[in-house]
Amino acid sequence: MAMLSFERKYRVRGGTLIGGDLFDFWVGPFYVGFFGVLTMFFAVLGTALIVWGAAMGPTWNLWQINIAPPDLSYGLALAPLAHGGLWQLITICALGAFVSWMLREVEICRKLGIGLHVPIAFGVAIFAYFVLVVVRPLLLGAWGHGFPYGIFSHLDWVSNVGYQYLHFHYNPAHMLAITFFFTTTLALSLHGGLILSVTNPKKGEPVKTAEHENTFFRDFIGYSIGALGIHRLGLFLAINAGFWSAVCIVISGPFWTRGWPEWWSWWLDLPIWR
Ligand code: UQ2
Repeated sequence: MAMLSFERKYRVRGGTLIGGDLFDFWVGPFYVGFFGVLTMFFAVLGTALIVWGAAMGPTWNLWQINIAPPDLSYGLALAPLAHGGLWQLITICALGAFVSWMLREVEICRKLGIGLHVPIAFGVAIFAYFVLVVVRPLLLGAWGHGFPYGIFSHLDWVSNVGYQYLHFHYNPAHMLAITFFFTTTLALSLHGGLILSVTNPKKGEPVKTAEHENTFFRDFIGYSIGALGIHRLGLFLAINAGFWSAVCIVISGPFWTRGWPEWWSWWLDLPIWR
């Protein structure tokens, strides 16, 4: 079925989670839905608040604009707008926009009758952000433990928090997260390379398919994971990258306050060394 006639056939009402038919329409190629409207609301409001915060600040230099969370002394209270209150509102807008965007994906999946893998995967990314700016600050007792919204300022935050634990690379969950990020890029480069290689044969030869894909990897490493398998593996690797990122930051402070190198003394203290 040609793409345009497919879309005509499947772009019908139904599958919405909320609002019935009210927002069940398209604008050009884009499905709107209740959550499309909600995403726009939070995104526009959040962006306006960022611009407001930038206007109050000392610079319009894009790299140096910074919207800081409240001082630690405010604890878990609401702060005045110019002293972290904007950061709190922007965080609410960000989470509102991310979750609305995910639920819009869910509505589109329901319309099409496909699985919910895409919104679930996006949900893990939202979860990692939520842990960083909500769960960890709550556990530590102050919104000031959230990270600042700014290009260089958030890099400085990552560096400072890392050194607070002496050497963040000794954090075992951080090791897992990095390994999953790297393995995700390895898997995608293998997959992207393999697909492009079979669709771009020598001049005059026909495009190749699954047999060639499988045989390349059986010749190469004695194993092919399969056309469906590589996508399962990719989703697994990517989801784990986000999940262990959330774990590695939430255990730093709430569950381990000393330097991460010291955590490994359990290994040095094993009785087998004596
Ligand atoms: C594969 C396969 C694909 C692929 C890729 C492989 C035909 C089109 C990339 C090879 C992948 C393997 C062997 C897994 C590698 C493991 C890790 C952890 C990176 O077999 O089937 O489908 O794209």
